[in-house]
Amino acid sequence: MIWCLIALVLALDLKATTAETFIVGDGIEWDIPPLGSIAYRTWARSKDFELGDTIVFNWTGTHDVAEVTRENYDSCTGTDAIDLRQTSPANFTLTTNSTRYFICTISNHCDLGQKVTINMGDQWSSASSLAVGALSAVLSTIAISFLTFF
Ligand SMILES: *[C@@H]1O[C@H](CO)[C@@H](O)[C@H](O)[C@H]1NC(C)=O
Ligand SMILES: *[C@@H]1O[C@H](CO)[C@@H](O)[C@H](O)[C@H]1NC(C)=O
Ligand SMILES: *[C@@H]1O[C@H](CO)[C@@H](O)[C@H](O)[C@H]1NC(C)=O
Ligand SMILES: [Cu+2]
Repeated sequence: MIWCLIALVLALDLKATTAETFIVGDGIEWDIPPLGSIAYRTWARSKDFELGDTIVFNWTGTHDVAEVTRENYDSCTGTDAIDLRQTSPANFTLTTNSTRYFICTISNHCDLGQKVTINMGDQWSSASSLAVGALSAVLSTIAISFLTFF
């Protein structure tokens, strides 16, 4: 019983703190998506990005990846990039608690949907890590009470 609780606490703490690596686009990787920008929008929404995670842009063929401002993201402006990477894979670690914008600057790829928003301030993900943290604190307390009791 007590060991089950301790194992559960450790598992929850691990889930709350382990940095993850995400391949942008999963199977389609970094390319002009067949149905436009919805592909990367859907991909990003399905992920729970946390501080310390790494996103990897992996591509073959003629592409690049630029981190840009929100304005340049919306208008697909590749000049004036915050950070331009021209070799694959390009890894970005999510070290700031802010929304980040990435586009491909080659030809009209961005207009065709090769752009992705990484949203860290996601309400669901903050709520869920808070919930995991609270649950794990409660369980730790229970586990410690058991240990002192027996
Ligand atoms: C990147 O893509 C290449 C070719 O599809 C593949 O061989 C490689 O394993 C991929 N790298 C990562 C980190 O996914
Ligand atoms: C980028 O991430 C991929 C996948 O985790 C890894 O294989 C590769 O070594 C990393 N490259 C750099 C320069 O960190
Ligand atoms: C991240 O930013 C959001 C919005 O600015 C803020 O509400 C939240 O407390 C911040 N979280 C951390 C861990 O800094
Ligand atoms: Cu491209």
